[in-house]
Formats: sequence, structure tokens, C-alpha cells
Amino acid sequence: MTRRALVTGITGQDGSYLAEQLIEKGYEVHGLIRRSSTFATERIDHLYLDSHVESAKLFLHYGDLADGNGLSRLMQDVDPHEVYNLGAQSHVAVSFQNPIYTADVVALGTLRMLEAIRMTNPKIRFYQASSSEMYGKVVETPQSETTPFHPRSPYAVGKVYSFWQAVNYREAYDMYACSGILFNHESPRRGETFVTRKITRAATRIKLGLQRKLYLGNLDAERDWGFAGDYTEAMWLILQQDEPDDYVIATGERHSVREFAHKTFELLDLDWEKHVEFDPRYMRPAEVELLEGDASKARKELGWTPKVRFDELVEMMVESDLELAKQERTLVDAGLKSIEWNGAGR
Ligand code: NAP
Ligand code: G4F
Repeated sequence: MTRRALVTGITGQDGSYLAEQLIEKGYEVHGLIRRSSTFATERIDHLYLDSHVESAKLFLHYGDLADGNGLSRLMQDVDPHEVYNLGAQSHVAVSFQNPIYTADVVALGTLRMLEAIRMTNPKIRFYQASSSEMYGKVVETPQSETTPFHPRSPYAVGKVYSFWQAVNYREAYDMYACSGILFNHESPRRGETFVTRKITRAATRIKLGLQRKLYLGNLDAERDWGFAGDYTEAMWLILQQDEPDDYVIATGERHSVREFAHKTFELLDLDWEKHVEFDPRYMRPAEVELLEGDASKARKELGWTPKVRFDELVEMMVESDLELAKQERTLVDAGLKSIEWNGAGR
């Protein structure tokens, strides 16, 4: 029997890796997408075209986590075996600017999904994209499943709400609802306003004379950065267990934003201090200073380990963005594109 998965946030970084992996495993994948005036399916377009997944099925449906009726209808139409709730306004800094919208999507959106499942078929397995941001002002290091939460942004508060809704639906209605508490994970598909991709995009453009400066905020913040493709494998594993549970997914290694910038520019034979400038606009009203995860439960119970480590992750992102910058340079040299000189405000 073909298994069906419904993925919210399928056009995002994680959604694209997860969709690829589910299709490879033989799933029929259904994705929720938002209507916009331009196409936003760049990260998943290849799934229609790759010959090795020719026989697989990917179906996209318009909807929004803010529209509960639409979610219920979709749940009935798709009748999935597994639901992965990855959709979110996922940018922490933006959540300070749009707190109510963020709460609607990140917090109530999860509740709408859980209700749609409960009313349609409570046997559906549900994965919630929980976040290490929930640990916020950390009370211990490393952080594990037993570490108390202290969220530091509207986004993180919304994620804590969703985490507890998933626990409550598990306990109250015996539903298979789980959270992966994922620490930061990156890739060449990472959104360009998150700090790692912002750095690799800028450094490679600087290398090719397409940009002069990179403006950043807090260089001292430390994160436990892994590779998104490894982390989406963990999402699937979490839904394959006999009993539903919550798991921390992390590498157990932390590095500062400064180290990430240093490593990136070093790979390009550039001195990062000559190109990086401080811009107070990127400071947050409340900061999460450090995150480092203890994924020993996932290692023991899921058999999950991260394959890609920090150095390899930075190399992978630099290599991919250098290719993009070369393509851009060709267009500029041919007079088909003008140069955006700096990255301020992005
Ligand atoms: P992302 O690249 O920002 O993707 C977010 C996805 O959510 C996009 O597909 C976006 O659609 C969709 N979305 C936004 N608002 C929506 C709405 N109102 N209704 C339906 N869909 C909506 O995020 P990601 O890095 O892949 O992360 C996936 C999930 O994991 C998110 O929930 C994030 O909060 C969580 N998480 C991420 C990390 C990390 O380090 N990446 C760590 C822990 C947890 P559009 O393409 O139309 O914008
Ligand atoms: O890359 P970031 O924006 O990621 P952040 O805030 O850690 O959130 C990401 O990871 C979470 C998991 O822990 C996810 F839940 C969330 O959805 C998202 O994917 O910022 C990382 C650090 C922060 O401390 C920030 O203050 O980098 C610092 N930073 C310094 N300069 C910057 C910048 N961040 C951004 N985005 N842009 C800057 O110029």
C-alpha cells in the first residue's frame, strides 16, 4: 500500500529535503502551498523533473495555516497516513516585527492542524517542527528533552505553545503527535536572510566583485549548526517509532557567528574583517546567546546521527553559492544584470 504524507511548509528548506526523501521512500507526497503573485516552488520544482523519481507522486494544494476550514478540507481530501507540520513564519527577527501574525501561523496554525486531524482521523501520525529557540535563555548546556524552556521571541513563544499542544493531543486523545526539537540546520537551500546563508551568499559575491560589504548584528551568538538533509531524515524516523515521543536533534557542537564568517571568508582566501561591518538593525530586542543540543536520546532510540559536520557544512554552502555568484557575474558581464553593491537591510 502506498503511504501518503501531507507536508506543510513544503516550499521551504526542510520541506524540500523531506519531500525528496519521502518520494525516494515510495510515499505519495502532498504539499500545502500558499498562493503568491510569483512562483515560490523553486526548491521543489526538480521533483517534477528528476528522472529517478519519475514514478513518484507529488501533489500541491493551495492553503494557509491561518485558514482552519481549508486545512480540515485538505485533511479529508488527502487522507494522509503522516502529517509533517513544517509551515511557519520561521524568522526570529521578523517575529518581533509581526508578533500577532507569527503567533497566528506558528502557534494557532499547529492547533488548527491538530484539530483537523482529530476531526478527520485521529490515527494520522503528526510531526511538529519544534525548535531549539524554545530553550532561549538557556538554563543548562547542553540542552536536552528535559531542559526547561525559556523562549525569547514571539516566534519561540509560539513554538512552545505548539509543542505543548502536540503533547496535550497525545495525552488527551491518544494521538500519535510528536515533536522534533531541532537545533539550527542549514544547507545551500537555506533562506538568504538567515545568518549562515547571508554570510555564504555575501562572501562569494564579494569574491566575484558583486558586493562590497556584509552587514551583520551579533557576532558572539553561538549555534549548534547541522545539515538540513540529515535533520529531515530524523523527522521521518520520529514518526516510525512504536510509541510517539519528542526528540532533540542536534550535532552537539557549537560555533559563533564570528567563527562561521571567519571560516567562510577563509575558504575564499579573503580576510573577513575587511568586509564585515556591524549594523545595529540586525540586533534583536532579546537575544538567544547560545544553543548546543544533546541528541543522545535520538542516537539511542532512533539510531540517528548527523553525517555532515560544521566544516563540511560551510564548504558545501560556499561551493554552492560560489556557483550562483559565477552565474550572476556572467549576467553582469553580459550587461543583462546590474550589480547590487551591498547587502545592507537584507
Ligand atoms: P523556511 O525555509 O522558512 O520555510 C517555511 C515554510 O513555511 C515555507 O514553505 C513557507 O511558505 C511556509 N509558510 C509560511 N507561512 C505559512 C502559512 N501562513 N501557511 C502555510 N505555510 C506557510 O523554514 P525551514 O528552515 O524549512 O523550517 C521548517 C520548519 O522547522 C519551520 O516550522 C521552522 O520554524 C522549524 N525549524 C527550523 C529550524 C532551522 O534551523 N531551519 C530549526 C528548528 C525548527 P512560502 O514558501 O510560501 O513562504
Ligand atoms: O540565522 P538566524 O536568523 O537563526 P536563529 O535566530 O537561530 O533561528 C533559526 O534557527 C532556529 C532554531 O534554533 C529556528 F527555529 C528558526 O526558525 C530559524 O531557522 O540567527 C542566528 C544568530 C542569531 O543569534 C542572530 O542574532 O545569528 C545572529 N545574527 C547576527 N547577525 C544574525 C545576523 N542573524 C540574521 N538573521 N542576520 C544577521 O545579519
